[in-house]
Amino acid sequence: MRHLPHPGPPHKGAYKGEGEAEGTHREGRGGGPFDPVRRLYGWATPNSQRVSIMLEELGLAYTAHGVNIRAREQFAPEILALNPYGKIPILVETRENAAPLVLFESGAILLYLAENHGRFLPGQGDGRATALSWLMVVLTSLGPFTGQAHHWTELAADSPDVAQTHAVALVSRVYRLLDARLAQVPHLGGDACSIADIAAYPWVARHGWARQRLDDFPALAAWFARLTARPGVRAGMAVPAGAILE
Ligand SMILES: N[C@@H](CCC(=O)N[C@@H](CS)C(=O)NCC(=O)O)C(=O)O
Repeated sequence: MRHLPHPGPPHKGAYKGEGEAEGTHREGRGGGPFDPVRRLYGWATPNSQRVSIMLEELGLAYTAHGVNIRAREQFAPEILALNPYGKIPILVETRENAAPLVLFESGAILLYLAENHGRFLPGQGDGRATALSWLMVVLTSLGPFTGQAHHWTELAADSPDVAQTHAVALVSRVYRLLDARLAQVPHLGGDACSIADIAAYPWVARHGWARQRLDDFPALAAWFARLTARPGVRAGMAVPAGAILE
């Protein structure tokens, strides 16, 4: 088993605050005397990039530890000790005078960060419930269906037509749903960008895995372009640097 790469220097969230020039780096809220030290274990996969986008959008400091799933590093004992499921992403927060907080499942990590930092999810009321409805669609349908489609369209050694057609049809249905929603509101939860959008973006970025063309879904394509324009989204998509998984 290969040793996991050593952590690089902490990312300083490429966060663009009000009045700051695009791409300006500033000290994130993490890393201060009372703030946790954050480690993200992940790879250039959609579920990992949900978390790196969120960390960048929040302007939090963190280190990214590459876990190459093609090399089966997710089954290294040190990774299984953090997530017995052997999957990434994993976020570890080490705090003073407290046991480290080890979180897995990208949806749980996004919810934790949103609630802890009071951003990207309304704190209460209809807006919160609506954003959570769309988050669940993204977590339970868009991601898993696109992953299955990728398996049948590109990865499987033997790919019966019926399996491929079925997997792509499930994704098409979700794309039609998201396109119709985004024809009415600018973001999945409504007016504001939320963790539903952050969870969806890296999967929609892989639309080719499921034989989808964004040109066929104009409102989804416009949403994708709006999200792509956010510096935090672009920075998060580049983590871990140098890893390619297409
Ligand atoms: N539901 C989990 C899925 C995590 C997941 O399947 N991650 C993939 C990479 S995107 C992985 O670790 N694959 C390796 C494996 O399943 O062994 C989440 O959202 O975090």
